[in-house]
Amino acid sequence: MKKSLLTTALCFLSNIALADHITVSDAWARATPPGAQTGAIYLTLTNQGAADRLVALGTDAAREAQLHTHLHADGMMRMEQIAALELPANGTAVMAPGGDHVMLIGLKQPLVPGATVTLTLEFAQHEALSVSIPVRDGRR
Ligand SMILES: [Cu+2]
Repeated sequence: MKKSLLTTALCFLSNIALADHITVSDAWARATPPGAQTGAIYLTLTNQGAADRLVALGTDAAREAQLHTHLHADGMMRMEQIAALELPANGTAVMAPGGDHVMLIGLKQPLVPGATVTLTLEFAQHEALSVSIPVRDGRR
């Protein structure tokens, strides 16, 4: 009796994971010089479920974490905050240098290589994810 209950519970959990599954990979935060007020995080989101959107961010490393994109306008490249990042069904969204990224505003301390920052990602459909992200020197 006990054994069959456990099996049922495990199947139930794995069904949820298969139906609606988002994972984070290749995540890193760019190391910052002393006194820096802003930082950037890059990562890849892989969605194995229905289309979703990344709609909010939280972090322990800064006052605020914003979604940013880069725009080319009048021969200049500038950053602009975006409200959400689209995550296609069975697709990926790549946040990388020169493109979409997470902007940390009001760093509590410099981001030093070897440290980690916690980032919480909130989605329109999927449950929130909290990930631990390593700080790396961006000049590799
Ligand atoms: Cu930015």
